[in-house]
Amino acid sequence: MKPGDFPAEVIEKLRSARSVAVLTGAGISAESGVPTFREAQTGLWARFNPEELATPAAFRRNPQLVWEWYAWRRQLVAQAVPNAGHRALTEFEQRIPEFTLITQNVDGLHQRAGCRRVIELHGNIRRTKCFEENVVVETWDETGEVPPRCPRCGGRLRPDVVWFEETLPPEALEKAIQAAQTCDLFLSIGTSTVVHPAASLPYEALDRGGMLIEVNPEITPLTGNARHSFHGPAGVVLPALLRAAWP
Ligand code: BJW
Repeated sequence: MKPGDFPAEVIEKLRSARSVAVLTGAGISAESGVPTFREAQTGLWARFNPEELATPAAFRRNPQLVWEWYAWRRQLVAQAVPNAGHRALTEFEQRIPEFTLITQNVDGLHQRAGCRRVIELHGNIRRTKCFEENVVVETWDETGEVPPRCPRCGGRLRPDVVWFEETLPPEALEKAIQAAQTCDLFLSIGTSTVVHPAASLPYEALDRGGMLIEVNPEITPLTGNARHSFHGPAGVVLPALLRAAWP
């Protein structure tokens, strides 16, 4: 993609925006080798059943299976490095007066790319918490039991991510809604926009007159509502957009 491929109003909006909110999903990390969830061949949910792995009931039923699945994914994420899409967003942050990056991802790659204002809606896979007390746990004894036990209460440990049917961290969600409602420009990047409440955020921006731009190789339920949709990989589209706005 070349800088000349972007409409003038997009470039103008980026340069003049006082406030920009960005929602990212698994697609932004795909080029770092982190699998997405819903893509037909390569998505995690093509091979694994979310109801057996990403709900509190699944953990109660088979905590060892869930813990081991997340241990495998934690390893994948530890080996991944931020890609050109993550790095371009960090540069946007440095150029735009109010920039809020809202992510559904649990991989921490935006922070590793140097982005400062990141709101994590679905937690972070590198953190661990107690299933019983819902508090973050930093250290525990490795006794060989899987999952390990909470050193305070003896409850089972679990990843600090948000499973289906669980509420999102209230402060993160409040800040995300506030950013969506007050932005001039909202970018939805690499997300299928099917998981709520994250999927409602672009509509919060639209309802208050924000311009909506989507970056995704595929069509999503949001595409018809976006002022502009750029159908390509984030690692290609975002650096080109950055160069177009700030040559
Ligand atoms: C590229 C690319 C490239 C590829 N460049 N792009 C309102 C209406 C309907 C349902 C609900 C509702 N409110 C709540 C619900 C229920 C539920 C829900 O939304 N279900 C729907 C699926 C129907 N929501 C919840 O349960 C949430 N909790 C909640 O609302 O609490 C209140 C409540 C409590 C009790 C009862 C009812 C309400 C919690 C949701 C938690 C989601 N958790 C997961 C797992 C996190 C932990 C983990 O990592 O294992 O979060 S599920 C999974 O989906 C993960 C993701 O963050 C999330 C979103 O997926 P994402 O990021 O969009 O990925 P994909 O794979 O779907 O899409 C990737 C996209 O990238 C594709 O479009 C590609 O084309 C694109 N792409 N390469 C750019 N190079």
